[in-house]
Amino acid sequence: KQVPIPGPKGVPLLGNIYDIEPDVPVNSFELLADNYGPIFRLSTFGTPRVFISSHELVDEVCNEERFTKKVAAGLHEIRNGVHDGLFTANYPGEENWAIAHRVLVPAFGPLMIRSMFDEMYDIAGQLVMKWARQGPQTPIMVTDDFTRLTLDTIALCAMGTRFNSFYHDEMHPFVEAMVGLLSGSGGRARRPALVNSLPTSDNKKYWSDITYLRNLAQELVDSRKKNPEDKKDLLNALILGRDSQTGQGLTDDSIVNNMITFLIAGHETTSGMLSFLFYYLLKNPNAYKKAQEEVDRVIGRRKIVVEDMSKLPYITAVMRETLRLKPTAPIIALHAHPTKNKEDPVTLADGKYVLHEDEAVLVMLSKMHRDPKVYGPDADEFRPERMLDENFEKLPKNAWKPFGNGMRGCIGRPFAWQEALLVIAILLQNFNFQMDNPSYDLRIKQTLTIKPKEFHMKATLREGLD
Ligand code: MNH
Repeated sequence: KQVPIPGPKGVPLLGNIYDIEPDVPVNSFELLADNYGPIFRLSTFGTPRVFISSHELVDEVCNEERFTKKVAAGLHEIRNGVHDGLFTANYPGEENWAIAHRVLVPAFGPLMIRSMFDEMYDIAGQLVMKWARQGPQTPIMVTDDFTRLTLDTIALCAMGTRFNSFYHDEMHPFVEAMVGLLSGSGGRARRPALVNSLPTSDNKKYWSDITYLRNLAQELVDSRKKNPEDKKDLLNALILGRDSQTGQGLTDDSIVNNMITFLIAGHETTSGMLSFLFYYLLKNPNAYKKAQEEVDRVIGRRKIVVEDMSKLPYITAVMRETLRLKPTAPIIALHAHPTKNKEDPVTLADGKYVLHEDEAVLVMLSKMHRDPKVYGPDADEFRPERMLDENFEKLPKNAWKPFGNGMRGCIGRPFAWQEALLVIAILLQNFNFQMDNPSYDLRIKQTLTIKPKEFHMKATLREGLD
């Protein structure tokens, strides 16, 4: 009953590199899934990888007794900047992951997130002011402004510092250096190791960006340690948090790793989600109307408060539906658990598919989220109603995974959720939106995450607001 894993043939040595569109690899993977089905294999430079996209197969690899996160390719290169921080740690093996996880889980608990509401509101207010002052004729670079928002929010909450991105055309130097680390890591993953060790100007810039990031992060830690503030923010959690098992705090190296990690993991994903969400609302006037009516009914014209966040079920469903169709971290990588999984060889679907030794299994979330067996014949359509609590709770397990899996799932989810809810509510409360170009069709820009490419809209202040 064993069946070979299908896939395109490829060329000697290079393998399948010509089957992968370099700008937007995830588009190629989706097309390949259409052609080869819910499991296929690609090899590049001698490294095979298996891609899966049916709910059934994904459900199988979500079993943490058998499979666990694999840190490879671009993610592995990011370790040059943030070592064994939460996102890039190999666990089991790197004990710092478990310590930092135990120290930081409470920092992302509901009470702590609530206490960050005012700082989130501060930055959201800056976005409202900017769009109000630009006026209704100015096209809004949606993803750029949402990136300013998410960066400034996470920087204020995790580093206690203001990037003031809404007051500059250029991004803060920290952001430039972070983009250098991220795009440099992506590039390095596609080149042979030898090229990466040459003293080229690219490589020098990569390492100087890393030095800059780490020095600035360390300065902010030192300054908070010298001038303690009685605040419930992520910076204090990093500095003051103690491991419930060992009583130890985080080392300075671990504090810096995780501070930069929060900035990396915590801005593009949320900004991409907000961008896709407004795209879908503008393409679906009925959903737009329901979302805005919910804000008007529940909040009206008064100031939004943290208690409102749990009273917006339709907008919550819109967020879930956006992340279903466009999970902004579109792929997660797993491999057989190095100590728990004793199968040899490791197989999927009851022995049907045989994996190579330590082969990466890439879960294509965007495709799995459209499995017609779970989501029905209209799986490709944007229909927030299917994500209202009563329906959402009935989904089979592991059918909606935009925040990843299990222990290695997103620690920042409640942070992102509150931030996004607030921003959507405050924007719908204050503006009416239109597409800048009504015939715009969605195109994707892919880095570590996906975002809409060249999506612009216009914002008109609503009547009767001061
Ligand atoms: Mn987040 C891990 C998606 C917002 C910090 N995040 C993950 C993973 C996904 C993910 C998927 C698992 C990655 C993997 O398996 O390799 N994260 C999101 C999405 C949003 C998001 C879709 C917003 C929407 N994440 C945030 C925010 C923060 C954050 C905001 C920080 C404030 N995420 C993390 C960290 C991890 C992570 C840290 C790694 C957790 C771990 O492995 O222990």
